[in-house]
Amino acid sequence: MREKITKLITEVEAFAAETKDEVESFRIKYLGKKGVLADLFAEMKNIAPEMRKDFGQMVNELKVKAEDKLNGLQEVLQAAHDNAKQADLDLTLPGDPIALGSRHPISLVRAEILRIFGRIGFTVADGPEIEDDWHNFTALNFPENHPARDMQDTFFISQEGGKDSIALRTHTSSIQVRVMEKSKPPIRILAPGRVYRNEAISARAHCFFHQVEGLYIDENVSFADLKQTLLYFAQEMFGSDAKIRLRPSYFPFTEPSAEMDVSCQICKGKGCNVCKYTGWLEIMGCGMVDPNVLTNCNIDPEKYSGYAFGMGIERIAMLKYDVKDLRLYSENDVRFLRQFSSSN
Ligand code: 2NM
Repeated sequence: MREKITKLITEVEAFAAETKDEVESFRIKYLGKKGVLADLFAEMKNIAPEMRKDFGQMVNELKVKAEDKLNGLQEVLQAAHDNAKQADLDLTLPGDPIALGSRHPISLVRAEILRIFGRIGFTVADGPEIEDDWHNFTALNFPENHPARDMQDTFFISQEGGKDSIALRTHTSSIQVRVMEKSKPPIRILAPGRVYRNEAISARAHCFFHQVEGLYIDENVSFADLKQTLLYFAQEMFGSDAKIRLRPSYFPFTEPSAEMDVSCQICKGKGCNVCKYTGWLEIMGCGMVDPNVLTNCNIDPEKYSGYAFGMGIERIAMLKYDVKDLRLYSENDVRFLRQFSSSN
């Protein structure tokens, strides 16, 4: 019996196979239900008790050897199979096309605004979306009881409406306060960014939107500089025949303040649905920076003056691309997003 098992072990160790079938026959012969090992284990009960331990150890050795051999052979076969597959690879086939996305209309319009003002020397500034009361309201000359300081209009994070309150910024003017505080004129910056207002979501309003604000401070900056800069912007953005008009308005941080309209590019001023038969579209607010704001930011209002303006990117994109519902900008429906160029 001993000799028989030793012979089987040698046989297993020496076994070699080329094909899947040979490996399978090996498995059946040694490890199968009616195989050599099954027979040997069945034999166990016929072995004299004093020999049984010895016998068991030898059979076990055979079993481990047979299993190792089988695993090794299967690995070699699998590797050969993988190699064959690699060899089948046709390197001359054209690659899978990469599906290109398109840029979001808000990004396209923001990039265009930054490009237009970039050409006349404006650089881009950034700041936090979570702001303190000073940078979002107080430094900007908002009176203590201004409605924007109310919970109804602003998302407060702590101490709603108080002096130490922290809120989601309601405009990117807070960026400009930060720049004015830490730099000396001349200052010529754009502040693009997302802003938040506590409003019910509808086709015409959202609880967040995107702004670009501009600020220019130097000696002798006048309202005429503001007007000419905005005319340049309107003609770059909407076409060289675009006209602008300024209407008096009010903001806490500018004096005087104005709203700017651009002539409707759809009806060329004749009157249509989009401009509600007025021939004009309101696109931004602007004005001369209030001396109180300059003082708050450690800039001498006797020496320096400046203009500022602010616009909603969603609104400009609505006019440019005829988008009728603000919610489309944040729903990420590919049928909407696909319509905008990817080459820009
Ligand atoms: C607007 C309209 C008018 C504005 C003012 C300032 C600052 F920081 F200089 F005071 N930044 N932005 C401003 C002025 C913004 O948005 C409708």
